[in-house]
Amino acid sequence: MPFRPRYTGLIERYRDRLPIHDDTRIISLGEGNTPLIRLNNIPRLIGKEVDIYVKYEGLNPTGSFKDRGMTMAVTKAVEAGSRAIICASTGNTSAAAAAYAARAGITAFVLIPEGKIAMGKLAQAMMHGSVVLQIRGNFDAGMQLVKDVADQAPVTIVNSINPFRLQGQKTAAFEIVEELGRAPDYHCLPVGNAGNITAHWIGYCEYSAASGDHVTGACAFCNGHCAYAGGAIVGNRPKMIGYQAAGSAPFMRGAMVDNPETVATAIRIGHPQSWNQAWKVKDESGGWFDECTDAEILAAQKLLAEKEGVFCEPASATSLAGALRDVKTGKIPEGSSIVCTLTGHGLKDPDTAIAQSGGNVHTIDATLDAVRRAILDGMA
Ligand code: AN7
Repeated sequence: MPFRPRYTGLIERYRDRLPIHDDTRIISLGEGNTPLIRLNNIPRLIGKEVDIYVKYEGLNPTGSFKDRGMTMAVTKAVEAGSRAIICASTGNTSAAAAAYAARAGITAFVLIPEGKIAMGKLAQAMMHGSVVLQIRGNFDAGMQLVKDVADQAPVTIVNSINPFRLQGQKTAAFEIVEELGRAPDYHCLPVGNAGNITAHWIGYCEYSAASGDHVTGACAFCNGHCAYAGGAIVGNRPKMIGYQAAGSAPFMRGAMVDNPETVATAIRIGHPQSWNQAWKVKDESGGWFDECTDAEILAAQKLLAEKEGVFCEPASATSLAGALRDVKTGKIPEGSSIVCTLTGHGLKDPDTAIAQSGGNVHTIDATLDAVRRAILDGMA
């Protein structure tokens, strides 16, 4: 059997493209290297010739893309001698911060909006031993408090305003380019603080800027990991499309939103921290912003789970909901390749999942007859 090195996380894999030193102690849980799944059934259902891939970030160690940024942010915090990290969160950042702090042996303080984070995420923050501060206010209020307190206490902010977060998250774009052999035509993401769409654009831009090396066959850039090293990688970049939940869509309003609401609690954010960067990403890439209603988001989540076997959380389904609409209207033309990032795992929010699929559970007697009848009914 040929020897294949153990995968030890995205910092090791992309260390030549990340701001770390040879002797940096890396805090990792094996994040990154997530599946890029080509949708088979949904394109056929909508009758369109498009290549849609979903990048299943829910398969990261804590179940969301936040792990990509958190491995970098916590690695750099520890390197700088920090003993504590802090974040405001709609849930996933707090789960990742709690886990990576545990791994590093430091303390995590997490501010979460009371009653507005999904149960799985709360369980994670609690289990990993972070100090959970539930505030009577929303994410945006928590974010302001974190910024204010970090000036007065010895804590490192690990929200995406920490630049190391975006450095870690840009590696998702590297993985996509390496797997497809080029960038997709369109990359669709759910947008909250707009850190992830910004990070992906950084990744695509770095890749295309370095593509000359691939063409000449001297691929120092990918450190031998690139499947196309020595071949020609097209230096293309995707149009970046950011979809928001309609009740939390400051990029559609063109202004901050003070009381954001959506069933997709992960993106219940009215004051995006990467506001200017995201507008730049849209303009530079030739992409756009749009919004999806809660009903559209939940329908896309269900469709993906039922028709493709992929379970993502509601916020994540916003990327697919928007992409499917734009494919149907022709705004995204047939023949396009599309990547939708599925930012978090469906198990993060079991309450919302169960609430919208309760009809699939049938209570029956524990008899052979009842089971046989149920099978016949189910096949009908
Ligand atoms: C599943 O955890 O902001 O546009 O505090 O959890 O980079 O903010 C979560 C964001 C999309 C939006 N999908 O990403 C937090 C937090 C999921 C998310 C987003 C989040 P950004």
